[in-house]
Amino acid sequence: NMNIKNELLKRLFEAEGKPISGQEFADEFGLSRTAIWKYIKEFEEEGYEISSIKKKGYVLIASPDRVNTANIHKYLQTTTYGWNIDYYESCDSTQNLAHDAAQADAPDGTLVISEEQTAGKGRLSRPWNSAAQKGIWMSLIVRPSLMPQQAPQMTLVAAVAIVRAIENVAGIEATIKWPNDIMLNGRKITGILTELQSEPDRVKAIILGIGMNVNQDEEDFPVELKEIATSLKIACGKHIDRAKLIAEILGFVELYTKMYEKHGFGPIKLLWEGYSNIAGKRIRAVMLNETVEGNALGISDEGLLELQLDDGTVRGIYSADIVI
Ligand code: BT5
Repeated sequence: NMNIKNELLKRLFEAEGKPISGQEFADEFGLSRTAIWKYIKEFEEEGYEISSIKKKGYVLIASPDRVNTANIHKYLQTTTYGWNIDYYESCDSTQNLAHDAAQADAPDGTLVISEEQTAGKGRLSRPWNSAAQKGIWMSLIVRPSLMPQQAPQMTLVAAVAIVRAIENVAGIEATIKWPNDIMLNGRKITGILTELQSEPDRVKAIILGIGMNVNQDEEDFPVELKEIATSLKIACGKHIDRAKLIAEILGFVELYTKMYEKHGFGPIKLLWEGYSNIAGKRIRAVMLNETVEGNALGISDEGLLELQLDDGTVRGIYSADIVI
């Protein structure tokens, strides 16, 4: 039973080095001591280090570098987001799984997360490199009371949340490149993919896909990404606890989503402008059917990029790839 196994792991974590009595746990959940012992063996196979102390119980010595439910819940401080987790060692794309889960009525704040993706995707189905245990590959299902046309701004909500989380956990300030990239030292560390399940006048679910490079070294990136991607570890020189970072991201995404629902885009826009690197720059916006060039003025109250073209007119852009 997954829930009892998770509960046992959670108790081991919460005991912070003190022993948990196998007998007491067995009694509480109506199990045999052998059943408990089997769970402990499974944890050890998953990479946990547990020692068994005579007459006292089990002590958690070390946990593996995994973004499983227990490791995330150890740090989570949200009201709703991230308390329901679908965790995978490997999957094609958490985005696909999250769409299915949302269709099947997964609750607000459900997180689908995987150690590895074999077919991670970006916008326009571009491939997203998702190496095993090196990054954060996750899709959060949120069900805010928003109109469908307010959904694209959730990309900017998430971007602000991610920058703040990175700041808290890694102590470095990243910048946001409109619309969906987070950059460090001119290279991409995070991409956001916002997708919508909607009725004509109401958002049913927003699937917030977040891909973040965390513990890669230079040699972990394939050639085509070497010049354009970086990781938190490369930027700050130390291994980062992914579970802690995830809990921090979820906390800020929850905070700012509530803010957006209650007060509209105004306060998010202010925060966003503080972290963006685009205003005042000359840029090229590459869209599906055309490319335009001009000076970036900033973003509108709806989250569109405002570009002043050379003839002086101002163009609002919904989505594009930006070349600075
Ligand atoms: C994005 O697309 O940046 C959105 C990426 C979203 C990925 C998450 S992971 C969890 C969830 N499940 C999924 O399947 N997807 C989401 P876009 O702006 O289109 O950028 C894609 C481009 O980024 C690619 O064409 C590459 O050039 C580059 N790229 C691919 N993998 C990368 C990586 N790991 N780090 C940096 N850049 C990468």
